[in-house]
Amino acid sequence: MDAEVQDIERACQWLATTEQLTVLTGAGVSAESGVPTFRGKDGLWRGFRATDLATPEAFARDPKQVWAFYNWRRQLLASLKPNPAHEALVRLEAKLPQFILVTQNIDDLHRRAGTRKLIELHGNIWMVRCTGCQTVSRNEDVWLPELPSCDDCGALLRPHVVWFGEQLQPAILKSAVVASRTCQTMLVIGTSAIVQPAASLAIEAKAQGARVIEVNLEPTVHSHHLDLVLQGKAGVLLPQLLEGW
Ligand code: BJW
Ligand code: ZN
Repeated sequence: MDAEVQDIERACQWLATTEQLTVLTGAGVSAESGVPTFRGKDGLWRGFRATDLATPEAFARDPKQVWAFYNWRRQLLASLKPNPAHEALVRLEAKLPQFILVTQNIDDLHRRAGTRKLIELHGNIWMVRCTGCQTVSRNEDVWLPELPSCDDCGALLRPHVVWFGEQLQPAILKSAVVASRTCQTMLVIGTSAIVQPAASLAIEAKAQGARVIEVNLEPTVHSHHLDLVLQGKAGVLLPQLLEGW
């Protein structure tokens, strides 16, 4: 079912009177660029669930396999582009006095589209971290060696991303919580809202009196608690939210 015209109009009115907007995005915002989501039928790689590979246990057991998964994603992402949803969010940032985009995605597509105020909760696929000396660096090689090593100390590198059971960087999480607690409106786009602590940011915003609008192809665990649910594709709905104000 597609979002109703009056719901789009209501969302536009809210945005037009918003001083501070916080946006929370998940894998669905990149789906129309061709990036697979995590859950549902897309979340498979060589028969493995993506979420089973995004764990420290998987990396400890078989780092070659986990690096092959991330190398495949690097190669895929290098060939993909931001879509109309990413682009609409860039225009929204330009229109509003205060704007912060909090993403769970590691795909770099918001930055490539031109979003400036960006918080990456789960890291970035183009960053690597040494498991020995912990040095973090940017590495945009499309295909890293099957077991890449640190130039400084020779230890194994890992993707600088947050896996299940790992802590988010405290300063990054704190800035996302502040952005959620201080906004008047929050847009929650393309996330199944299952993974914590990202999912609770929408609840933080709601608890502080923000109007929370969800944009998703399907209902989520959040949908019943939120102020407005726009069902449909982010790449279609988000450009509509910019029209007429
Ligand atoms: C469209 C669309 C279109 C499609 N238009 N929409 C409290 C209770 C229970 C468990 C926990 C808890 N607190 C913490 C945990 C443990 C765990 C957790 O949340 N588990 C849940 C599964 C229950 N959380 C953690 O471990 C986090 N760490 C932490 O909290 O540390 C402290 C702690 C540790 C241990 C115990 C307790 C506390 C870390 C989470 C890290 C998540 N990492 C990943 C991988 C990142 C690296 C990588 O990408 O490789 O992050 S997993 C994966 O899920 C990835 C995503 O960012 C994340 C969220 O997924 P997302 O974005 O929602 O994607 P999907 O696929 O689920 O949904 C896509 C949506 O788009 C769908 O709804 C579609 O309908 C929609 N869609 N096309 C609009 N065109
Ligand atoms: Zn090192």
